[in-house]
Amino acid sequence: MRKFFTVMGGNSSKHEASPTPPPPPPSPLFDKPWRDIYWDLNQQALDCVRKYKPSIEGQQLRILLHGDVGVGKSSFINSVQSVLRGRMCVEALVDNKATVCFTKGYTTYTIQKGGPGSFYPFMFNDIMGLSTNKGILVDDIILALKGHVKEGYKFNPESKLSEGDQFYNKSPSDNDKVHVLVCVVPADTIPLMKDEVIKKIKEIRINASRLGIPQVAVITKVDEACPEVKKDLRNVYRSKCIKQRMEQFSANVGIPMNCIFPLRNYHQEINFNNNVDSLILSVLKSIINFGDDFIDRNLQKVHS
Ligand SMILES: Nc1nc2c(ncn2[C@@H]2O[C@H](COP(=O)(O)OP(=O)(O)O)[C@@H](O)[C@H]2O)c(=O)[nH]1
Ligand SMILES: [Mg+2]
Repeated sequence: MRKFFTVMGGNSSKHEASPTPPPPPPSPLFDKPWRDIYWDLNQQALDCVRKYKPSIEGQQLRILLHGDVGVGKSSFINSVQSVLRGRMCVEALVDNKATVCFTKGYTTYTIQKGGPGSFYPFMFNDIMGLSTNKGILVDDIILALKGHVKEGYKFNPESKLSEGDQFYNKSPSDNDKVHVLVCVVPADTIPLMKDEVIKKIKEIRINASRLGIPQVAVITKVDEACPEVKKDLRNVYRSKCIKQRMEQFSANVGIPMNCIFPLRNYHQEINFNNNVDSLILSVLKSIINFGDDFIDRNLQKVHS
């Protein structure tokens, strides 16, 4: 009897339709990268940046980075310096997440080229503009864009720099003005961006556009947003998550996708990595090209 039941049970289970296995989860990566980047041509990119000279003698490209505290602005300046100088640089102090840096004044970071006294014809400033309550006023950012903010000015989130202030530059030269505006945001926090911050970025963008200033967004910390990218940075343009974050940011603030660049900064390592270099050089080359076009456009206006 017992045997009979056992056999019956065995037979019936054989005839049951075997459940179809669940489909495998979709891959977090596209089969092919959606943007081409020259991972193995860093030397050419470096040569291109080293050779860059604006068409006007003595002209400098001023690149203004803005973003909330802790997004990676200082780390980006240090990363660019490190790649160009061939050794790790920490000139722009990297804050830990808890500090809000208002004590440091408006600072220009130049990059030494070759021997002492020789510099690349581009430089960086960074300002903490995006925090909703403590951030620098949009009006002050506009003053910086127009070149009215002097070196060392300590921004006051309560009141705008006034014309009578000793740090107000009444007659800015071309080199004091900003030529490229770079918005820095970390990939991991894009879905959490507050409406007020998005509104502030848009306001800054509209004002920069009125002045004709080209704008770029740098999406930092791609390693924190996608494990596949953390594993291998070459997955950055295959990662569905990174593309989605870039598209979301583009839709939120209106910066087109071709002006948005994902990046991983040098921030804890002591050795260089080719792939990290490639992304840094890729965004730097685009920033320089956009800024150079802007200078040339202005030059044409003067001559027409
Ligand atoms: N994982 C990761 N961490 C980063 C990256 N860039 C910056 N950080 C870290 O983010 C923190 C803030 O960076 P910092 O450059 O001081 O930001 P800032 O306030 O915008 O100047 C530091 O602890 C950095 O080490 C990145 O690309 N990936
Ligand atoms: Mg900083």
